[in-house]
Amino acid sequence: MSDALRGADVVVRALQRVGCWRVFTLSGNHIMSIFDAALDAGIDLVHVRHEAAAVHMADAHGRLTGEPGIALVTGGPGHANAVGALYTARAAESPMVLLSGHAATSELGRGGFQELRQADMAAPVTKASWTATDAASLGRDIGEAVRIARSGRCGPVHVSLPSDLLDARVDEDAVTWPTAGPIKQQALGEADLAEILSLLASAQHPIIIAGPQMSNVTGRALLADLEAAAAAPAIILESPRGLADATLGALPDIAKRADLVVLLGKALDFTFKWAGAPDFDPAVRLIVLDPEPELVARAIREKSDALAFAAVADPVLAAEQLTAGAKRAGPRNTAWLAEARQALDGRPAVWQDLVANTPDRLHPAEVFRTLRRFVERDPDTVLICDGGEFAQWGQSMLPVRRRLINGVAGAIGSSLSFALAARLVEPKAPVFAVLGDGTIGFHISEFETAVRRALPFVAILGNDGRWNAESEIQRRSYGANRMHGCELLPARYDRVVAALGGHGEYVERAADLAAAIKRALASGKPACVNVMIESTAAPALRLPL
Ligand SMILES: Cc1ncc(C[n+]2csc(CCOP(=O)(O)OP(=O)(O)O)c2C)c(N)n1
Ligand SMILES: [Mg+2]
Repeated sequence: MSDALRGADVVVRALQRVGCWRVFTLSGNHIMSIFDAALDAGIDLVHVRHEAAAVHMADAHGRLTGEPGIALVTGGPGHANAVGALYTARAAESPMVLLSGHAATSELGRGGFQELRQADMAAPVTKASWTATDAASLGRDIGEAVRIARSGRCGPVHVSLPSDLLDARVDEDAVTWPTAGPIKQQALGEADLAEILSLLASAQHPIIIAGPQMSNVTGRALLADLEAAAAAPAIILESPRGLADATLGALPDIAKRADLVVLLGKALDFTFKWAGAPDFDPAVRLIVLDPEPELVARAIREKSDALAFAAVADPVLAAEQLTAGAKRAGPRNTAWLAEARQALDGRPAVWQDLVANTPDRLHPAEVFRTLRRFVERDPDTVLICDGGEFAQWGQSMLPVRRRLINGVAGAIGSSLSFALAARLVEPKAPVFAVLGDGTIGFHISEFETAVRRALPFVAILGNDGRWNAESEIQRRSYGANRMHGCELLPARYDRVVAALGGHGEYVERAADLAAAIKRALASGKPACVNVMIESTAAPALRLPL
């Protein structure tokens, strides 16, 4: 008979077997056995100040590495705090696993400490959600969670771990260990591929739209290859602003002229108004390639008349197959692509001269003209954008390969946690988080985590003393005299960061910004550059008529 292990030991050893040696966590009674087991196993516990931050960090880890990030929180209220952040990970198609401590099975239904129907609570924001039932199968639970998170359309998975299972002893021989094998994804068949290529070749104005899962260095490179081979603009829709995402320039003008839209793992949804009129030509046709059969079925239901082709397919494999096929077919007319790229990438010349009208305030364009010089120095720079109007200017003016935005969920507040996790993944290149003054309040205490763990990054805070994105809605919908409930103090967030042990800078004039960013980078500390800005609506780009 081999040695007996605690359930908690099974959990950490299973995590190691699937290649995980870092966990984002916040302590709590139900999971202290896992903390204890992690000590022997040498798992790095990055412990944070709010459970949602742990989930955001696991999310960022998943998006940047493609390997599931792991968050570990305590049961009941810890789990409840974590669940909200899963919403962001789910919409961003981010591979991650939330492990939550849970009341002991022996206490369930009897008013146990922090008892809660946790799996039910996480179910709508995960790909799968369950409660472990047996100490010997905890290894299989971990393996299954990681496999589901990484397969098909990636996304978060939740497993609740009752504390008595974690404390139970099991014979090592009785444990089912996970195996970290490759995941089989669905490729396109030859006939399907030929049909799609022929539809693409005969379209005048095709557009390829990819989903958030392609929003990483590999995905962007794949899409660039496909775009060149097919002579069709290939974009990623990953913002709740959809077609109006400032990153995508005058996309609305291009979308209107499309005669064929290829959805490459992009759910048919609100982000592009279900490809309906007036945003698209009523005669536009659709090709739907999606890893989820339910989403293919939804597209068939919604768009049966417009559908030229639909199949279950992995977007990465499909992109590779389409690129190879289009290359074989030879060169194409690139006039449409050139026109579309100009609309997507062009920015108004006047942006070079935009300045604030208010004394001691900057226009967002002044901030990002300066920041662009720093971002461009290193191709590995990680840019994180979060919040409302200010960050949209950043998304529009800072072209980068590695970028995280809060995403289709439209949930603000994740950027500081993302920045910490990005720094753990990226040892050298600058990590910039661009966010608003409303947004920084959600998780400002994570600067303490960053200082404690020596994880330097620079937050560029656009401080306009308001939740401006919502103020702008009030101005547009109800009138300038109906704007209320969105004001904030022009607070000294830089001083808060300094008090937590980080580096703070305060900037009121454009001429001072570059030096402040330089000092922030040179400090080697987590830093906040608190830039006083003029409240400015997000940019809305249109081609000249
Ligand atoms: C979790 C969450 N709560 C509320 C909102 C609504 N919301 C979107 S942008 C925004 C304002 C953000 O303010 P700030 O960070 O200061 O950026 P600004 O628009 O002022 O540049 C709010 C409240 C949201 N998207 N997500
Ligand atoms: Mg603001």
